[in-house]
Amino acid sequence: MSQPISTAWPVVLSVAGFDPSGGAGIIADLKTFAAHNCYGVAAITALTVQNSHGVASIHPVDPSVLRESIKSLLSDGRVKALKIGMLSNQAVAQVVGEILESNPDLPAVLDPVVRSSNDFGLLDASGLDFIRQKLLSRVTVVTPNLAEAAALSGIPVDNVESMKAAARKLVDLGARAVVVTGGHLDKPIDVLFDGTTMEAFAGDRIKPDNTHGTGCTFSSAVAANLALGRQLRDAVVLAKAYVVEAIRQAFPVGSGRIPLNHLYRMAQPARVTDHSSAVAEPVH
Ligand code: PXL
Repeated sequence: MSQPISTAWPVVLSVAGFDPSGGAGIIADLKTFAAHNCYGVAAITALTVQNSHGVASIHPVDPSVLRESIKSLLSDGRVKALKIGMLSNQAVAQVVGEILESNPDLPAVLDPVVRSSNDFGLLDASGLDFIRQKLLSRVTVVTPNLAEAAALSGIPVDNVESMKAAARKLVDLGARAVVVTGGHLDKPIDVLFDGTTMEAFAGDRIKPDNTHGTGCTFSSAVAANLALGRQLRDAVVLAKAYVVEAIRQAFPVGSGRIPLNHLYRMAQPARVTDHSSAVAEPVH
């Protein structure tokens, strides 16, 4: 008998914040995993209160609950990759550090979320220091945007040359690989540096910059591709292509910023199916 398809889906764990509007955080991550034929599980680092106009407040979880939750999921033994998003404070980041230390072979993608798109702080200063000092060196790849690359590296980052300089600095600080995402540049360019090779991937601006959750989606797509067994460079190139198409096919959900259409690959023309001649299989 053939296996049910779902057992072939690699499990990916998102450790991230909850955005109830669904554009970013854990909801975006789970949709992205599903779009890559990965089964998503999640441990919440913080609740946020927000809608399409932005974040109003954040509420970090109790670090011991987070620890218990992640350990419980990992003890199931099927998680093939980890995506780390909003951490909000040092105590929460420390739990993630412990988990990475005890699972050194698990591919892990760190999206070092610092601020929301409406400029609400999603990480405190000691959390940022902890990421720089303890987490960078423990993940497969870190995926900062321009502002996050600047915050982590201390270098102002606003063009391709400074993106490359920041990527080098983060590798000097211990990162194994860095993707600086340049979605906020006039011409979007991502820079990948793995400590040896520096590459820039250019793309066209397809919509005005009013999308929400791009960083979460990109990092989750990289994690899903790693879970599927792809090499880092392929994972990054495919993740970028996925994000571009999810932006192209985005539609407004509220009256503010527009979430990506994570599930664009599921779009099918509506049709009416006639089941009247279907024959039920006997059940034994
Ligand atoms: O896009 C950064 C981000 C990450 N995670 C959560 C968020 C946001 C932005 O609002 O809410 C939970």
